[in-house]
Amino acid sequence: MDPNVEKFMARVKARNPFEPEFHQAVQEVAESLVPFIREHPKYDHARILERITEPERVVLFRVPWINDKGDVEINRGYRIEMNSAIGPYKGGLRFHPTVNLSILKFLAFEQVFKNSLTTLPMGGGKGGSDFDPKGKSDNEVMRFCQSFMTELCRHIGPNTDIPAGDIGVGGREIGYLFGQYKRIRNEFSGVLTGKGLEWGGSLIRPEATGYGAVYFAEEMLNTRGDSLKGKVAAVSGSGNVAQFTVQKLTQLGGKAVTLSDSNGTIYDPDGIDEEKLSWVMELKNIKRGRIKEYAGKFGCQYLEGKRPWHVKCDVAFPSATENEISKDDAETLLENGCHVVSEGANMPSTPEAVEVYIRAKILYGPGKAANAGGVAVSGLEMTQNNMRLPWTREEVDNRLQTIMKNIHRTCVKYGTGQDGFVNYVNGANIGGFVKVADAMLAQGVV
Ligand code: NDP
Ligand code: 2IT
Repeated sequence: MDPNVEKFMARVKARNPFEPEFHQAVQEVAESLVPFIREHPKYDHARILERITEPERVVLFRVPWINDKGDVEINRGYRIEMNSAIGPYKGGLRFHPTVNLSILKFLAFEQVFKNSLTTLPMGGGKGGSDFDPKGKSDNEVMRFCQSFMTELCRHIGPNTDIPAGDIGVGGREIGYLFGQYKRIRNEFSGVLTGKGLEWGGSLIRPEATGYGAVYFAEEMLNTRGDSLKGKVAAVSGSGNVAQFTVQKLTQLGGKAVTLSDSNGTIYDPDGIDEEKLSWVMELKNIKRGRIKEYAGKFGCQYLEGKRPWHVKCDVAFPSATENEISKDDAETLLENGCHVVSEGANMPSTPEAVEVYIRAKILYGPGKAANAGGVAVSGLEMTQNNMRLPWTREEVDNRLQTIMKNIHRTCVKYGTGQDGFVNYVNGANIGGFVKVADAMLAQGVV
């Protein structure tokens, strides 16, 4: 390791003990930025790297609520306001039992670079709770969301901090959160994104992350004179990002053969076509069932406790969660012919897996570039809310495609090495950094 990265990381670890995911995300960025900053000492003099790794504000709060049996339950709520140099804090809320400070700080940190890459004026933030929506009734989810927002509403606002969805937070939760914000603040505004179409939401926002990850894969393949047409893809997860990844991939002539959840993977070598996908959407979004049921319905294999990375595929779209691809998984993927990885999830590949991709020079689009389509369309939702004028599906989708192309171009600009290989990790980290760092320099020591 570069001794300057090591020195920097020792300080980050000492200041943020017991936060392994945050350390992991910061180290990946530091490895790209330390050599870049050496050539651009103005950032070093202003200690931008030290400042950018320190959240501007962390809010931590109690979320008490009453379950259907009448018992009191207590969860913990968080909002990390990481960086507002180029716009108000923007980023999702995650409701999942694994949520803790480390995970939310890693996600907020990634969000700063991702949002900068979109070209839209958004700072970075993230929040959530260790609340588990699984197995809860709609009423329980509503009461939890109301309690969560009762505290959160003091800290956010349409020009201050604009949350959205992430794992465990979809249209239903955004609805309950928005209702409570409006009630307490007496204000109908664009304080959240991912809203319903009838009350300020944007067309294409539900689709945007998955579609964007597929557009990004297509851009990467184009650099090698190739495309997704005829490609076989392994997709993990079966939530929002996974579903719309499968949809766009199918529309572009590719074939998705897997989906998964935290219990296991379904393998359908015939492909998950539009009809099967609408069945999955009903299963996951309305019935809130498990992906295992797909195997029974369509007569394919269910691999209990397994991830999708050992099936034969050309492309992988990890779309579930962090660190879901280990070094061994990455090696297996490559042995089976996979040569494109486009990350719908945030940090799904371990650092060792990333090393495997880079050494083999495959097309690897890291999350902060490949999954930026979601927050990009959130930015477009904010624009429409401010104009009080909705755009058509086509208008939003065209803008999304343009944004994904621009992100790809930025990665190529900052990530192309002397041998012509595009290291999208360096490209995304440096490309995302420059705009934020220059804004921080211009705004003085704040
Ligand atoms: P959803 O809640 O809609 O779906 C999450 C999916 O991932 C489910 O299938 C879930 O399975 C699975 N999953 C979650 N946690 C784990 C785990 N610890 N181990 C195995 N599987 C798990 O979330 P999204 O689709 O919105 O998010 C997926 C990923 O995409 C996350 O990394 C998120 O940060 C990222 N992302 C999301 C964006 C968005 O706009 N929604 C934007 C950019 C990135 P189970 O039901 O068993 O929990
Ligand atoms: O990780 C992400 O980019 C998101 N969960 C979406 C954030 C947003 O504000 O739309």
